[in-house]
Parts: sequence; C-alpha cells; structure tokens
Amino acid sequence: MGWNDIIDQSRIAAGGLADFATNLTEPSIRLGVTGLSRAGKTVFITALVHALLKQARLPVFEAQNEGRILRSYLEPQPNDDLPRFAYEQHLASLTGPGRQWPQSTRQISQLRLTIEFAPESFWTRHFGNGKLHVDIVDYPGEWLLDLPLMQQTYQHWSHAMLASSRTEPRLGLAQHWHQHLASLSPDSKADEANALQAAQLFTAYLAASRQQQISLSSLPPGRFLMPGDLEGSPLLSFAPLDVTPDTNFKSGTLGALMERRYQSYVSRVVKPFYFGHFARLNRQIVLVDLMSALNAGVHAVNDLRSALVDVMGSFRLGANTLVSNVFGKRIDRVLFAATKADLLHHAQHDKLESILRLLVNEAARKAEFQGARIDALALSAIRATQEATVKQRQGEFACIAGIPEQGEAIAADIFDGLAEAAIFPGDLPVHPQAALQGLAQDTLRFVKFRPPLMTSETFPHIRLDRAIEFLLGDSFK
Ligand SMILES: Nc1nc2c(ncn2[C@@H]2O[C@H](COP(=O)(O)OP(=O)(O)OP(=O)(O)O)[C@@H](O)[C@H]2O)c(=O)[nH]1
Ligand SMILES: [Mg+2]
Repeated sequence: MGWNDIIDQSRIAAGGLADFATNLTEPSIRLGVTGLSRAGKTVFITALVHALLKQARLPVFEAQNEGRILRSYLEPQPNDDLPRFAYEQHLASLTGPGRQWPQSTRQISQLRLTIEFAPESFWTRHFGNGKLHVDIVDYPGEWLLDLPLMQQTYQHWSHAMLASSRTEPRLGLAQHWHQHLASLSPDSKADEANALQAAQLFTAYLAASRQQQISLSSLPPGRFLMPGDLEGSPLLSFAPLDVTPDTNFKSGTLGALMERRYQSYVSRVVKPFYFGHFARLNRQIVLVDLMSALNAGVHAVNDLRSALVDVMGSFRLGANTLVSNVFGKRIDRVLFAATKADLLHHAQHDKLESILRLLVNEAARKAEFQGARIDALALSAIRATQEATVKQRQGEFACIAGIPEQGEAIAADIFDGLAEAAIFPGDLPVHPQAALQGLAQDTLRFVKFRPPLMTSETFPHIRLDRAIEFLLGDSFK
C-alpha cells in the first residue's frame, strides 16, 4: 500500500465518521441507484418515491403490509454539493396531459425521503415511533465502470483498450481512431492538437460502440460518454496510445502528456466520485436493460457480462476499504434488476429473471465477490402495458397491449401515439444459458409505449414491492 492509498483511506474514514455520528441521532440509509444510460434510473426513482409517498399497494413490502408505515415525506437533502433529483418535474411529465417519459438526465443527483414507522416489537415501540431517512442517489453507471482505473496505470489501460478495440465488432468502429493512432509516436514532442484529436476520435469510437444496435456496455472512461459538468474540460483530452504495459515515457513527450492527463482524470474525477459518493452508500440497485442487450445479439450480451463483472469488482473494492473495517460493512445489499419487464408477457418474466440471475452469479464468481447480499429480479417501475390474448388462425398469442409512442413501428405499421395496439413480443428461450449465446434475429419485438393513463392515485408496477422489501425492508424493525 502506497502513501497515496493511506491518505485516501483517511479521507474516506473522515467522511465515514461524519456519517456515523449523524446516524446515531437519526438513522439514514444511502441508496445508490445506477445503471447505464436509458436503463430506467429516473423512472425507477420517481416510481419508488411516488409509491412510498402515496402508500401504493405493495404486498411484498412487509412493514407497509402490516400497517406500520405511518407517513412519508420529502425533506431538504443533507448534502448541499449535490443537485436535487427533480422529482416533481419527472412526475409532472409522466402524469401531465402529454404523458411523457422523463427527460434523460446526465448528472448525479440526490433526494431525501423520510419515513415514519411504528417499530415491530412492543418494547421498541414503547420508546416512540421510528424515523428513517432514505437518501437516494442517482448516478450514471458509466461512472462506476471507471473505478477500476484507480488501480491501473495509463500504460495498462491503453494496452487493454487497444486490445479490445482490435476485435470485432469494435474493430469496424475504431477505423478512424486507429488510423490517427498509427500516425502518433508516443516519443514525439507533446502536441496539444494531436492529443485533442486523439481524444475526439477515441470518444467518437466509444459513442459509436454505445449505439443501440451494438449496445456495448463496458466503455470506460465513463465521463467521455457521460461528461456531466465536465463537457469540454481538458480533463477529458487524452486517449490510449499503442504502448506495452511496461513502457516508460520521457518527459516532454506525447506519452508523458497523455499519462499526466490520465492521472489527473483519476485523481480529480474518479477518486472524488468514489470517496465523496460511492464509498458512502449502504444499499445499491443496479438497473440493467437486459432485453435490449439480448435483442442486440451475442456481442452485446458478452459486453454486458463483462460490464457486470467490472461492476461487481467495484462493489468488492467498496467492501474492503478501511472504512468497512472500522464502521462495519458499507454496501451490504446489492440488487440487480432487469427493467421494463412490462414489455414482455408475465409468462416470460421468470425466464428474464433467470437469465439475469445467471449473469449476476457468474459475475460474482468471476470478481470473487463476497460479502454483501445480492439478489436479482425482473421489474417494471411503471407498467405501461396490460396483457391480452390474441386469437389467430395459427393459434393463441400471449400479447401485451398499450399505446405505442408516435412514430414507433413494427414492420410496415407506424403508430400514431393515440391508438392502442396489442403486440406479441416474442418468447425467451426456456433455458437461460441459451439466451447468453444470443437470440436469433428478431426473436423479440419491442416498441416504446407511452406511460400509462392513471386510473388510480398510484402507478401500476411489476415487482417494485419486492425491490423495496429487499433494499429497505429490514430498516423498520
Ligand atoms: N415500458 C416501460 N418503459 C420504461 C420503464 N422504465 C423506463 N422505461 C423506458 O426507458 C426510458 C429510459 O428511462 P429513464 O428512467 O429515463 O432512464 P435513465 O437510466 O434515467 O436514463 P438516462 O437519464 O438517460 O441515463 C424511458 O424513457 C422509457 O421509455 C418501465 O418500467 N416500463
Ligand atoms: Mg435519468
């Protein structure tokens, strides 16, 4: 362990101490909600908060089922340095006359929900009602994939990025960047224009890989695709060079410049996120758009697999720090959730869940993950569809029905955003292992549905209650 680590660990311990002291007076849970872009974070948090505020029907959430949840309300958040999660705005867009999904978010944000409850046991109840603060932190999963960079040199990282860009399907997308790279010599004089152009071409390569058809998941550095407030910052103007892991750069060279920028990125971007936010979480939900990955084919599934191993590795990192030794384990429960389950008929939900479980177990094994309790489930935070059986000459089809968004299409049918449609989304394979080999083309049919018309005060959902019970249920004893 170097000095750097010791200083970092005392930094984290100081933050942990502050959390520990406040927890003595008012218990709080910091719940991290993450997932790659479009995974469903904003919709999940909005639905979670709404369901708790309105005491929605949540049969599996025991404390509420037992009538022990007295009231829930939003409170000003404790951390002034974090933007507030725009709950009211997201809710308004979902429930307004236009019924639209919330806008994409690009930033970390936080919301404090306070829940008052009657403790379970007679004796504890004697001391009055309990109060729990739940601090929900929404952050891009892309940032999580950066955490391993803290333990990698620039040379190692360059080597690994280049190796992965030389295999298909990435190779085809990396052409422009590779061409420019071939013109660069790490030993040449440091040149700002070259560094900038390399960074731009490298970012374009990452962005192309992220496109839906290819849907590649593990693409650090996270801020390149999800810059947040670092848009245009010099901290993002570096890129890999074609070097071996043991290369040493002479000062004044392009290699040295790139190495320095990489180190600044790690110390000024990755570490502050890790120490300031990530290492202080107690519970974590990782949202995964598994269906899009399955639909995009075997490369996307394999990429998601390796991203999950990396994510698991980050959580292991969290469990082994000094803080966890001093204050008990940090993140002690992690839930992986396949989102948008309402795009499949319920007869497929168990299969979707089995596929996710298989991926998660495999990732845990590969990352030698031990410690926190892990679970996996398929959910829909806001259910936009209902089920319908459609009879045709070929037989009966288990369909989902809802209002597809304007412009969505299946074959030659283009939807107008007003009419309801029943769609047969397809069947997942019976054996989860088979899905990991990639589904045949067009096995699944997805369209984007509009958010549901509210017929009661609360949103319909699928298994949101199971997620709440797993993430928070034990706090209401
Ligand atoms: N049918 C259905 N669609 C969903 C559900 N949750 C999310 N979606 C869809 O997924 C899209 C992305 O959801 P968001 O919650 O905005 O995802 P995010 O992870 O916050 O995305 P970024 O902010 O872009 O990182 C939404 O616009 C919806 O189209 C769900 O439960 N059911
Ligand atoms: Mg969002």
